[in-house]
Amino acid sequence: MRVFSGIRPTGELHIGNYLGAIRQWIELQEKAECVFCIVDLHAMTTPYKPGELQKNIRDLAIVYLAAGLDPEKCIFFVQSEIKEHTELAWLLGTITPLGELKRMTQFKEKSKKHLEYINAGLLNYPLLMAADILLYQTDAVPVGKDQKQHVELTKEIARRFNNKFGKVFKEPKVLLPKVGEKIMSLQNPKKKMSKTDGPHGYISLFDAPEEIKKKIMATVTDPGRNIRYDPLKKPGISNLLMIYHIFSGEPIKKLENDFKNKGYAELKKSLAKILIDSLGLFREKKKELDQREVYIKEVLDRGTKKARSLAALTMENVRKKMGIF
Ligand code: ATP
Ligand code: LTN
Repeated sequence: MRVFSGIRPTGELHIGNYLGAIRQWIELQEKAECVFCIVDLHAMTTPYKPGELQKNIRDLAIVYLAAGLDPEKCIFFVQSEIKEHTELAWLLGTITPLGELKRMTQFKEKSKKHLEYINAGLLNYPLLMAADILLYQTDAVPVGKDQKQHVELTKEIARRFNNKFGKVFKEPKVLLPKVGEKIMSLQNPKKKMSKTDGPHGYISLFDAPEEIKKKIMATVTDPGRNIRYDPLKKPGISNLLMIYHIFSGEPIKKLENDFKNKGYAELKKSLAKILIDSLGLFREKKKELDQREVYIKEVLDRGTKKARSLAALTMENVRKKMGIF
């Protein structure tokens, strides 16, 4: 089985990215052929600083390694290093109706959020994502729930291409985690936790213990004092219980029981402690990796070589089928 996924180098990674995506990747690297990409071209579709992009790429490579991805077991590379991604994205655009791109939730949300920066790249974002996935003959794409729609569109594009020009692509399926597919913002539990919404809404994988404590204690919760898992009526507390459950391994029912006659502050204090302990290892590994610039470059270079030969094979086939050889 071939697995492909990617993350945009747009800043600090948070526990939502970890629980929704990376945690699945760590399990999958043991049993599948995994390709994990740093999707820098996607990062350019929302406002960014050119001078910071290379640092964000390097930091994301460090996250991949610190989180436990093993370059001996999977391929890591940077999207813009392999020209086939943009070439295939263009070609897929020629068979994709405009309406399908316009109806994507992410396009609608990001255009609302960045009114000054509604660029064609943001609309075409799913074509580049489809190219990423289809170039590697991917079977499964492990992502958080917000990306499900894009993977389903990719499948539709693959099917359309295969019907029109002859079979080239595998039709990929989406892999969502059993729990944690959508972790909510600490400041607004009705919105997903997001990198680009300001640091108070998320816990970064590398936050220092005092920051974790401060952010968890300041979490927006719900009226009342009952600690009960009910995402509709109590979205704030339910989000904290879910995070607590995944990091501690304790069933939610047991947590509800343990905190029955205690207030929100008790739950928050205890959760902060669990997070500080669980994320300690990330912080330590990051410190070590920060000193290993040459090693990180080597890992990415090795990954690029392997990925490039896979991408070239698919691309040759696509060009032939589309009549541009
Ligand atoms: P941005 O705020 O810049 O849009 P993001 O925080 O949504 O970024 P992405 O780079 O878009 O992060 O996502 C990387 C991966 O993490 C994707 O697989 C995505 O589905 C997953 N993910 C992102 N946010 C969450 C979340 N709150 N809960 C679960 N999974 C998430
Ligand atoms: N759109 C994704 C990042 C991404 C991706 C991919 C994920 C780009 N290309 C290919 C899986 C497969 C996001 O998380 N925002």
